[in-house]
Amino acid sequence: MKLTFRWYGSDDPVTLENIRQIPGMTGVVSAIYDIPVGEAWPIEKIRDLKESVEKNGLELEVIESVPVHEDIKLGAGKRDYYIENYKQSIRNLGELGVKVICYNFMPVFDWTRSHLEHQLPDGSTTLVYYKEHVDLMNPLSGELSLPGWDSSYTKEGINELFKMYEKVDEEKLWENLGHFLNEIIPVAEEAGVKMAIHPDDPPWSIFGLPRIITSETNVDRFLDLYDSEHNGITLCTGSLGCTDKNDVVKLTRKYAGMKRINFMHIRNVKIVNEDSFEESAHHSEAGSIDVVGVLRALYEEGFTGYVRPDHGRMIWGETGKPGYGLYDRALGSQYILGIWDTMK
Ligand code: DNO
Repeated sequence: MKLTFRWYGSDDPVTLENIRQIPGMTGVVSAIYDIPVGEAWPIEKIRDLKESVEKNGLELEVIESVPVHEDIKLGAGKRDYYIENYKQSIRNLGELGVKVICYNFMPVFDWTRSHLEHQLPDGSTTLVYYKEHVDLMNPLSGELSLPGWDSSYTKEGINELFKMYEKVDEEKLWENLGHFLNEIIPVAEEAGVKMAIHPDDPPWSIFGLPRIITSETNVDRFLDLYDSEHNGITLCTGSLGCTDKNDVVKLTRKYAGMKRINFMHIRNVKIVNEDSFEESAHHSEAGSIDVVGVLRALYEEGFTGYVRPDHGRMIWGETGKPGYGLYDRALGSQYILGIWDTMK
């Protein structure tokens, strides 16, 4: 495996200098954040990003994310234009040595939580999803702001989008995803880039919008849409594993064996009940996920791809981007590395 760390660019309070001092870290996972969703990523900007990362002794082989424009998910408007741009971004990234692109196909919202600073008994804070609170949120008010949400939406814009999604049910979303894959995977193959769809987080419908990358049955269906190692997944233990309907160790073994895991996100969550959960420290005993079992499955299946410690808690008084502080993710990375090394 190659151990990597997410870095949000020069505005990230966690610096490249911090990251390179974490033992075993080979590179960062990053993106270009100032390009409007849907526009092609220019080669010069990618080169600048790559150079700044490499100057600090790290690699830039994984991009998270190249966002998919809503028109593509809706199968409407300027879909063809945005798909052509997406292809160009893949080509440009491939040309500069990027090996994996992570993306998602969640309508309107990316990952969703009810609270970002829930205090745990040890004084640390963490991200939680309590269904009863999410049920009270009104995404159409234009006032909600959570990480992973595109803050550029206006109230009118979001209302308009919700209207358009009234015509898109799960089957329609599958159809639009299939079309997208048929267009982009041949380009990714040619560019030497492996695509890695991120599961929906949480893996169930929110605010009445369809979500489809949620379960073993649906991941199987996704992989069947285009049979190529370039059409793979980001296996995010915390996203799939926040419901005990998904057996994350089993899924890791299965999809690693099929060579369809192109990227691993390793995080632990404590399932509170059927549709609520709290994110926890990375080690197995802290939450509901058998992180050791996940790593064992990867090792035994000969996984050589990219892994990153996913969200951490905020500890030792650190403040910063929710889920993406330095300390707890760094601790998590050492847990992962330690387990891995004992298996060699
Ligand atoms: C959350 C992340 C997601 C992920 C996207 C991929 O912390 O795992 O926001 O980056 O869903 O497109």
